[in-house]
Amino acid sequence: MTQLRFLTAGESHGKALSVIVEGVPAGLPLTEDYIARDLRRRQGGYGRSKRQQIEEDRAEILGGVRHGLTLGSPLALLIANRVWEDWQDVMQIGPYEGETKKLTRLRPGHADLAGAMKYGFDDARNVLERASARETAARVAAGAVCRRLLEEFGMEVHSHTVSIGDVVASGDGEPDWTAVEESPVRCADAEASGRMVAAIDVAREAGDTLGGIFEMRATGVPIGLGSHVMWDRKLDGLLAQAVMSIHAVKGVEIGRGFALTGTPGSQAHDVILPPGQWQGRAWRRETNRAGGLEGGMTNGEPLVVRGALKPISTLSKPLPSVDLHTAAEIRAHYERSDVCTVPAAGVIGEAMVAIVLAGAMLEKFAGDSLAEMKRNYEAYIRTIGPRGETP
Ligand code: EPS
Repeated sequence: MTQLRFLTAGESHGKALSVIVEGVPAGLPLTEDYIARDLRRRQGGYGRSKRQQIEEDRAEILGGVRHGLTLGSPLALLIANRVWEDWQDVMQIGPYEGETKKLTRLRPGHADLAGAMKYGFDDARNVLERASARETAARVAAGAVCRRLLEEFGMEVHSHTVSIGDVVASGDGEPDWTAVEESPVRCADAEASGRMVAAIDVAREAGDTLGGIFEMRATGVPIGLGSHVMWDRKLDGLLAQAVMSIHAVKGVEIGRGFALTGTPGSQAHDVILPPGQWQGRAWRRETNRAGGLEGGMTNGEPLVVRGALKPISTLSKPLPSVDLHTAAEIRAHYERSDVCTVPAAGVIGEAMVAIVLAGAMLEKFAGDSLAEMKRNYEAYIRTIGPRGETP
C-alpha cells in the first residue's frame, strides 16, 4: 500500500470541494493560513474567468490536526464553493421536483460526449461538473500539505510559465521566483510577460483561448527517491502521470526531454563532477539535462518537469458541434470561461509534484511521526558519500 494517498470529492457548482489526505506523519506543523497561500496563487493569473472573482478559496481543516500539529490521522479539508448560492436548484442533492435545463450542446475537447456515453447520462452537466478544473483547488490544498512536509527536509517546489500561445519566455535554468510571483502570467521574463498578456487580450477579443507550457522545479531533493527496479516505482513515470492528470494537459516532459532526441549522446548526458567541484553536496553534475531523474530515481539535481496545456475547450465563439439528444448540428455550449489557465496550471503542477515527492519521501524514510521520518532521512544522508567513505 502506498504510504500517502489523497481523494477529492465535489462538483464545480456543488456545495463544496473536499479532500482527504492520508499518510501524513504526526507532528507536522500545519495551519489553514499556510494552505490558503497556494489556493490564492492558483486563483490568480491573467486570463481567468469571472468565476475567480466570485470564489475566495480557503480550506477549512475538519480533522487530522490538533494544536497546530498533524496527528497522523487522515486530514480532512473542505473548500466551499461560493457559486453554490446561485446553483442550489441546478445542483440540488435531494430529488428535484422542478425542471432544470439539460445541457446537450457538446463541447469538442471537453469530457461532455465521452462522459455522457460512458455513464449513460442525457445531461452533460452530470459530466462537466466533475470534469471541471475546479477540482484542482482540492488538489492544491492536498499539495500544500505535502509541500509543508517537504519543507521540513529543505525541499522547495516552484513553477513558472514557459510559453503562452506562440510567446516563449527567454532564459534557461532557474528563474527569479520573486519575478515569477509578481508577473501577471507567472513568467520571469518581463518582456515576454507583457506579450503573453497582450496575446491573451487578443484571444479574448476573438472569442478564443490559449494554451502553453508550464515548468515545475523542485530543489533540495535527495538522491535515490523512486526506483529503477519496477515500472510502477519509477519516479519519472509517477510524475508524468500526476502532471498529465491535470485538466487540459496533453504532454509532459522531464528535463530536456524532447530536445534531447535531436542531440548526440555525447551532449545529452550530465557529466558527474569530481569531489573538488561538489560545493558541499555529494555527486554534483556539470549540467542537468536529465531534469534530476535517471533510471526512474532522483539523482540529487533539481527536478525539472514540464506540462503542455492545450487551449481551454470552452470557447466564447463556440465550435461547430452536435446536440447530445438529436445529433442535430448546433454550436457548442458556452456560459463563461477562462481564456488562459497556464499560470494556474503551474501552481497545480507544483501541487502534483509535491504530492508525488512527499509519497516518495514517505516510502523511503517511512515514519509515523515527523521525528521518526527525520531520523531515517538523516541516517540515509550519512550513507550517500563515495562508497569508500561510507560509514
Ligand atoms: C471550468 C469552467 C469555469 C472555470 C473553472 C473550470 O467554471 P465556470 O463554469 O463556473 O465559469 O472557472 O475553474 C474554476 C472554477 C476554478 O476554480 O479553477 C471547466 O470547465 O473546467
